[in-house]
Amino acid sequence: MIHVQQDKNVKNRHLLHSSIFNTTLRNWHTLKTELSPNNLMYPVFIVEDDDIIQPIDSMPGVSRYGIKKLKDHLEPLVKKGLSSVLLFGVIDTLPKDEQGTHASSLENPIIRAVPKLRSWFPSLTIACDVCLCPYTSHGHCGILFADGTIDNNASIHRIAEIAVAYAQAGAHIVAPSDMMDGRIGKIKNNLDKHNMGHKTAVLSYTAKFASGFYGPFRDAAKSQPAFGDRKCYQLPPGSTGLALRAAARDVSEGADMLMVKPGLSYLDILKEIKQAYPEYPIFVYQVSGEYAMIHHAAKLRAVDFQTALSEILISFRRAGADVIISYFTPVILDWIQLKSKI
Ligand code: PB1
Repeated sequence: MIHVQQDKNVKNRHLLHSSIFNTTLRNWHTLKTELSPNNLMYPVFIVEDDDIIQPIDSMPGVSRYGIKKLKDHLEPLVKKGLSSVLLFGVIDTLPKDEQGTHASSLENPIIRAVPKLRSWFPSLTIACDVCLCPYTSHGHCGILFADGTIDNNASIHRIAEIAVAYAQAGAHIVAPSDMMDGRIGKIKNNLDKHNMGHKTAVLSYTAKFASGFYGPFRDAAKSQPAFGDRKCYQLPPGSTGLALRAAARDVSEGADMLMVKPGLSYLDILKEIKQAYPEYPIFVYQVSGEYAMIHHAAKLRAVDFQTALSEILISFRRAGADVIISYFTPVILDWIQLKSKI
């Protein structure tokens, strides 16, 4: 039997303890996963009544806000460094119809809120979710044919109208979550047509999957589909190929930033898209079901809240996320401020 003299240098290369025996050494190996407020975007729900706060049962700790109450809620967060929000409108008294008319009406809570938020918080970047589901009587993200299938052409025309309305209200970013084919190009063309293209970014919900993790959000936004599901326009969970094709399509149509959604169960997709498009800011959306799962697991003491959430945030950054969209943003800002280890 031939005894292979182990090369001492090879042995030394496999000694890892010398790299991690103190905090500074460990931190040097994790610089790419660090978090600052600029790595966070805070999703918020805005209702028609300016003077109310409505706690959301399915998302403990998260509320819907009237515009005046949203100012109070955001003020301390902006002081702690909050740099961006993602706005979702929720309507109660305004009627829902087949075209989602109130998605872009002057009574829409988003359209009323944006100019106020711009004046109250000049440093805050404001993104608006663009979709029809909170405003349509059928609860789907697009316009339907009489047979209940998606009329894609009518849908992207309508989505592009809504995007321009939000841009004209003052949104810095429009973020179409509808998943219709070709909506990015339609939005970019419509923004340009209205001389808004140079001052409105498009954050595409590029790789958005037909996930079981959206339930709490649909309660919060009152956006459950009235029939069927969204599997014919959101990606099948098992398809990497479609996610990469969607990213290639949205990049070719002019998206400024790309998003993967949900987060934890799609880290592989996140990594592949960041590797394929390193020149684009890649966002990951920690969705409502992920929020609720972490909240309840911690409440039941199955996990330690800060340890578990920090580990998940690190996984998003390690997989390549430049920005994390998270309902936990307020507490994460506190941790960053207290310089706790994220
Ligand atoms: O937090 C979440 O669950 C986000 C849900 C997401 C919002 N962009 C959508 C998912 C869905 O309800 O299908 C809304 C689609 N426009």
